[in-house]
Amino acid sequence: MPKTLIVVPTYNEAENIERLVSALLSLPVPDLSILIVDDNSPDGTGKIADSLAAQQPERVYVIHREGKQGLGTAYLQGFRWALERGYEAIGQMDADFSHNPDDVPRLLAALDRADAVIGSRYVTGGRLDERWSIWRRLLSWWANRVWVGLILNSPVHDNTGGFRMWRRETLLGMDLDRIRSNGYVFQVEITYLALRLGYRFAEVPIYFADRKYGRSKMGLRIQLEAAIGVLKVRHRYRSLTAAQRARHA
Ligand SMILES: Nc1nc2c(ncn2[C@@H]2O[C@H](COP(=O)(O)OP(=O)(O)OP(=O)(O)O)[C@@H](O)[C@H]2O)c(=O)[nH]1
Ligand SMILES: [Mg+2]
Repeated sequence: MPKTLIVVPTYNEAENIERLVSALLSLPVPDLSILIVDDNSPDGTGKIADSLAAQQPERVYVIHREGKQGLGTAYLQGFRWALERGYEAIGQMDADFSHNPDDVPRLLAALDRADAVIGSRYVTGGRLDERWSIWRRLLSWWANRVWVGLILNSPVHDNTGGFRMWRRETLLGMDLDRIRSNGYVFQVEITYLALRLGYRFAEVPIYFADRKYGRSKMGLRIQLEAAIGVLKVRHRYRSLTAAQRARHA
């Protein structure tokens, strides 16, 4: 089994983080650790994370950042932390149980046959929470299947999903310093960068649940920014090829 780290960014996940950590630690995956990247959550998530890390000093780690700095930089910081410490499989997932911890072993298994794995809502067997409004469904479908499909010509079905597993070599070869976007486009950008560099994705169907606790902050402004962000991503990477992979030992 590869040495595995799951990066979990948190902002106000006090109601979720303890249950998530215990669910991940009780999985039948022998060498799995967790890195929580907390942005000084006002609800005290960082304190809870610290106490979890104190209880499991070999398996739970925390990075505290000064304030809300966005999901993208949280992932990048977590990925770098993992690479510096020799992790071989590096995962990412949300803290709010939209991503089911029980799916982690399936994602990890798929990493045997791909450079990266996406827990996908838009392949056969993948599903969205029934409670999602028709509006939000339409938006997500349009973003993934129409907009990103059209602009980036991406063969990946779920380009915005945040439940993923990366091989160490893939993250090293991408040169993470290239990545610029920080919000929802971050997932699209890192996917497109990997695709242009010739890395192969496997998509594993998942059921995506709505967050159980806490409030959603999805709005039209965020959507518009994301739509424009996709155009920038295309402009930045469209002429990259596998020859431009970063060299590493
Ligand atoms: N460190 C950090 N984590 C963040 C930030 N924004 C969101 N997160 C975390 O990133 C994960 C995904 O964010 P969510 O707020 O669930 O985003 P979403 O699923 O699109 O929207 P919801 O409908 O609200 O669930 C969660 O674990 C959040 O706590 C941030 O700025 N910094
Ligand atoms: Mg969520």
